[in-house]
Amino acid sequence: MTRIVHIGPGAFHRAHQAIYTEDAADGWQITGVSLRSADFADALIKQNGRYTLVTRGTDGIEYRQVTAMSKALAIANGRGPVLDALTQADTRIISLTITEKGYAPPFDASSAITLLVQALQMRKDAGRPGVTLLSCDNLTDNGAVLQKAVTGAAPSDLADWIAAHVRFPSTMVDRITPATTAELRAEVAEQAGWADEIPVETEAFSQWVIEDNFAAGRPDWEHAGAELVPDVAPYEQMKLRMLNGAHSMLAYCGHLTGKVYVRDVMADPALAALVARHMDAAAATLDPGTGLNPSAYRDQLLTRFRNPHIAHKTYQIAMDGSQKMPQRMFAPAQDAVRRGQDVTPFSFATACWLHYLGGRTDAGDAYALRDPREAELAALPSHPKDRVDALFALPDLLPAALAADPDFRAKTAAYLLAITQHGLMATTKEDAHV
Ligand code: CS2
Repeated sequence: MTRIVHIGPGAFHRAHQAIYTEDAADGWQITGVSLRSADFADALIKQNGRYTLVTRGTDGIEYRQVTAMSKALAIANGRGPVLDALTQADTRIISLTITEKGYAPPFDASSAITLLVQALQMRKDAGRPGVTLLSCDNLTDNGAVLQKAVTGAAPSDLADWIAAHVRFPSTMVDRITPATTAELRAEVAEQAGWADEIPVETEAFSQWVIEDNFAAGRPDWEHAGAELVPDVAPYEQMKLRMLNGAHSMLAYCGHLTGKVYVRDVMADPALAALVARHMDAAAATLDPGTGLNPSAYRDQLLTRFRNPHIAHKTYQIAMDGSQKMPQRMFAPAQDAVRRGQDVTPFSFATACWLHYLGGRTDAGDAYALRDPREAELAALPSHPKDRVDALFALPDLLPAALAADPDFRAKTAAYLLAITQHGLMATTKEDAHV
């Protein structure tokens, strides 16, 4: 049997790649590998490889039993069986959803990158065939980013073998999938009639664009609706800047103003206007002539964000800002500067993030930042102008040309001052009429 070993079988993978693989219906099965707790693997084994997908569309709710992930392993239960799965000759694809921070060095012994390097070494030593490493995370050029991380962490003879035998296609993945909650488990127990510990809920929309560059075959994913293309970059850029960029902006704004879910932000006319404004600014930074239609995409995104049946927490999206802002906010802002376009929406979003990093909502409630660079971010000075200067001076965050742009810096500081003095809600209300 041909296999995919998937590292990071969280809610998103279970609602996305697993479904495409099941719908391809050509015999591929997935082994899920958890890098952290053994809870997921234990639950899937107990459930004989079955879980429930709950799809909340505009015309009702569907409950589906999924069996694409027939096996699960956890590093917490031993590295040996995981390495064994990764090095089997019939493992043709190793895919990953390890979030943005999974690709940021340094890579310690428990990281996905270290595990991959070890597995590739074993494949090479055992004379096993080549394999495809497939990143399914929201990063620009995710295939190239993965290739650089893996090759950079490998000794030179292994790096040569990787260059000859391993492929790293880029992908654009999209499906809004909130984290699984106790409420969902209760709903599934009632509706599907069994105590599923790992159900997942998602929207009806789903998109997967994949660079067709595989070392040893792949499922017939296009049969399941995926788009196999020579170059993913234009799709990825549009999605990261318009969907994820607007998501991050509304997550900071929303969490600070007491909006628990994305749909709550969209129900507030002033905030919804800012979301649309952000998407327009992001669209203006995209390369023309790609054949994509950013304005239709924008309208579709606004409808998806408004979906009243999806409870997607702003606080969930707000985490890991240091890993998300560069590709979602700073890269388009830099392009806007380069093209002489207005940077106001990007400055506003950056000011919201900076205010969020203060750790208190407008109502005074404290929360955890949840960011791998939390220590640096929490130590930023509080005076608005100094705060902006200190953020812009942090390494590996803003591109140099953007950090050096006086207009972007001044607008960000002006917004932060207004938010600090009048609160975020008052600032957004005025801003919606700008
Ligand atoms: C979100 C994404 O949590 C986040 O940062 O922006 O997970 C988003 O929901 C997905 O990329 C949608 O495909």
